[in-house]
Amino acid sequence: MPGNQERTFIAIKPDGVQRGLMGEIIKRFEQKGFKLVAMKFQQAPEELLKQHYIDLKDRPFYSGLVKYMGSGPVLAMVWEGLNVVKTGRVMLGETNPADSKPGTIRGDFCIQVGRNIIHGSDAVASAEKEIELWFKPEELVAYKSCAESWIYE
Ligand code: IDP
Ligand code: MG
Repeated sequence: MPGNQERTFIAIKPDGVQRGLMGEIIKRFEQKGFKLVAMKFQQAPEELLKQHYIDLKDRPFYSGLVKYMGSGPVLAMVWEGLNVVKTGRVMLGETNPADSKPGTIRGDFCIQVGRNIIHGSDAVASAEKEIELWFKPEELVAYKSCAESWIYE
């Protein structure tokens, strides 16, 4: 079903990587039933990070944000599934961890907005843009999940 093929861009930020939270975060998306389509561990170039957050370029925290995102490697991922953009955001919690409920990734694992460990696309259109920015088309892996008919009716 085409709706089940919605995709979102999720990135574990340098603090999430350094704090050893990659496995925990991947586990949550995997156990939810979403399907991993691409994954890349990299020290992101500054130009990529500036472009990724270009909509925030006039905000006072923009340069600090770009510096934070470049302060170590990030784990960039594409996850697929029904309503994965919106549900992914719910799984992340609010932008400010202080407003994030326990049970969400930011609610469980971080304290400050400037160290909120994870990025997730906020809309289907921005997900498409972000996936194109971070991945080459051939890096998106096509395969059938054996669990599909146990996750979707
Ligand atoms: P989002 O990551 O929940 O989509 P955005 O408003 O798109 O939130 O902001 C992007 C990122 O910028 C946040 O995840 C956070 O890392 C950082 N950020 C947002 N607001 C602030 C702030 O007031 N101070 C410092 N960093 C901020
Ligand atoms: Mg955002």
